[in-house]
Amino acid sequence: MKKEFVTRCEGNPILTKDDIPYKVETVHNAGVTKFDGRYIMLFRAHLDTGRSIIGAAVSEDGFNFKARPEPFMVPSKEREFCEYEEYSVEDPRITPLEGAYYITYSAYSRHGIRTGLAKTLDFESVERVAFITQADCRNTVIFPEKINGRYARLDRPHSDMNPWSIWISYSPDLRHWGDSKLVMKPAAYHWDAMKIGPGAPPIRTDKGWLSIYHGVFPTMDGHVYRLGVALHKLNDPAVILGVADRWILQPEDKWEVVGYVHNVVFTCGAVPEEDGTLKLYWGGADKVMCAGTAVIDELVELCLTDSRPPI
Ligand code: BMA
Repeated sequence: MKKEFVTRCEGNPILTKDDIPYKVETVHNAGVTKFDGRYIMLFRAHLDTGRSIIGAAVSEDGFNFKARPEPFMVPSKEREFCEYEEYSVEDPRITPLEGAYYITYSAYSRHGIRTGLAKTLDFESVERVAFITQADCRNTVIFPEKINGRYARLDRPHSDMNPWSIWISYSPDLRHWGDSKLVMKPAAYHWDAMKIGPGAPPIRTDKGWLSIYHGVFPTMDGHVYRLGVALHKLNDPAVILGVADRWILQPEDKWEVVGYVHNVVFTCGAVPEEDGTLKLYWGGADKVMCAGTAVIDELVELCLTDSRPPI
């Protein structure tokens, strides 16, 4: 068994609050994609009110990012949207789809947490599309292509009856979603025993959709957030072909162990490259952004050869 599946970038943390030209307290949980030959990062940042906004940064190489001068998204003032995101916009994920970039984000308000969908063509302007879940549901990731004529997404509703698990839904138009089904649950007395949620938008491989998700384990010293991998069937992603039994990344560097929330690695984005590697991005302890690389085939093999039941 390989020792490490993710190679951390030597420059970690790659982006911190000191790199941001406006006042923020954290830089974490960023979605990343390639646009126009460069890498665009949309990161979550806490303000000193404790609420969060979304900032943007750009990179030529995927590791050295420069923040843009202004935030990218703040809670909307528009009548249709303001009521449901008045507290915060958090944890953006970016899916390139049909020539546009769709951003799913957690919208926080007095009514709970739901998923907002926004769209951009150029990362200069952004428009809200709709809220695509009720409360309480977040960690929504959209697949980067239609599957059997429909859009598909993974998400994580909250429940008192069931440990928080990963569900799938489908849509004809990205606004209206249904045919929802639970696809993966936490495993008892396992590193992700308490709750799981989708992380990066799924990545297409020859053997299936690679999903990098987060899992949480409760300890006497607080919760530990780690990352794992699952493989979904290409033409029917409700079917999980394998879930790796072990994590691929856990808090180890000091900025992952100690921060705004201790012991957290949390991903919202990974970028597949033509050479078969991927760049993985994660927030360290809800305070800084980190990056690393992994070999896609190795993650796929891990799902298939060292698997546990998904439910
Ligand atoms: C989750 C979300 C994430 C955060 C994580 C660890 O519930 O709020 O944004 O990174 O907790 O604090």
